[in-house]
Amino acid sequence: RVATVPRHGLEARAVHATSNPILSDGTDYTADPAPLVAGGKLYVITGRDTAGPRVNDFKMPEWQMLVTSGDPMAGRWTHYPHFLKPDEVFEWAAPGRAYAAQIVRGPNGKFYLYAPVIHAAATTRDKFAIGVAVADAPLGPWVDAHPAGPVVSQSYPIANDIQNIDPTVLVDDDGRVYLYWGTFGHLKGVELERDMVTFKGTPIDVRTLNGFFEAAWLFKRNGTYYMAYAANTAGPTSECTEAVYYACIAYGTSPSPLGPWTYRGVILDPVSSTTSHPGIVAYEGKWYITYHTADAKGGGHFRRSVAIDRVEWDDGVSPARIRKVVP
Ligand code: FUB
Repeated sequence: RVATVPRHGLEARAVHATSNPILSDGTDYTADPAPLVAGGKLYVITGRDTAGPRVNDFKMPEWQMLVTSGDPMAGRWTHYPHFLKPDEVFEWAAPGRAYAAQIVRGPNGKFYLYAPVIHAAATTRDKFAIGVAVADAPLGPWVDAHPAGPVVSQSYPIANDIQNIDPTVLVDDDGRVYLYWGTFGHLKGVELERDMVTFKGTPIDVRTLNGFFEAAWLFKRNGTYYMAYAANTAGPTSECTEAVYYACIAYGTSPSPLGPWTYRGVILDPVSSTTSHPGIVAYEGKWYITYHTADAKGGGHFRRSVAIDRVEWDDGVSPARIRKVVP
């Protein structure tokens, strides 16, 4: 860290990372990165892991933000350590459990945050719900886009007590909007109205992405839809079968945003944390993957830190394949 400067009303620090993870000194642990390109900058929203060294649980009270411009691999980031807390933006949310969130730009030019948080009034086993907040800029200020309550909640149960998490959203070139979410092997997808919150139809279940566990990341390249995800035993072959406890990152493709999805392989072998969580984005003509590991000083399965690497493509086949990432 080289400086502390208040900007946009948020505490900000300049960071120069010389290798992965981006924040490596063990002061702030970052997890579940979701990249966004806006205004010539690369934004990466992350959670904050605060579990003690012997705590086997996610203790995640708030989201953080990392921002860079120019070459992301040059390692010069602005870090906003206290970006947002669940109960700051959603009146119905309980504090804590700021799980994997994503910000996208809506068809109206505003920014929308999809955030899995605890619904304070939930009476079901799964207390997670996905709220949507809106802002004029990626750094906020954020307000609840649907004050009546979460957009995904216990009314969309999947299987057990942690399900309504890990949202991923794509605003397509034609302005249509698609939301996927889920964990523990269950992935649901639905189109949203252009208001970014209302379901258009009934959610579908995706069952063809081999080894799907959680952490879906939906994006589009040259007319093909891609879904990257954390997989436990991905692949019809022996790929990633060692990853029973440690997830790898696999992906599938589809000719349309709601499938059918075809499994395409593993792109990132298991990392040093049991969980793995991808975010893939094009920025200034190059593709990048963000993910987390336990590689920071004092890191662990519940003290994770965000890393970034280049993504390369094999355009010699159709649809184009993602080459295996070498961290
Ligand atoms: O950070 C909490 C959970 O761990 C996320 O929801 C999963 O994707 C995994 O990264």
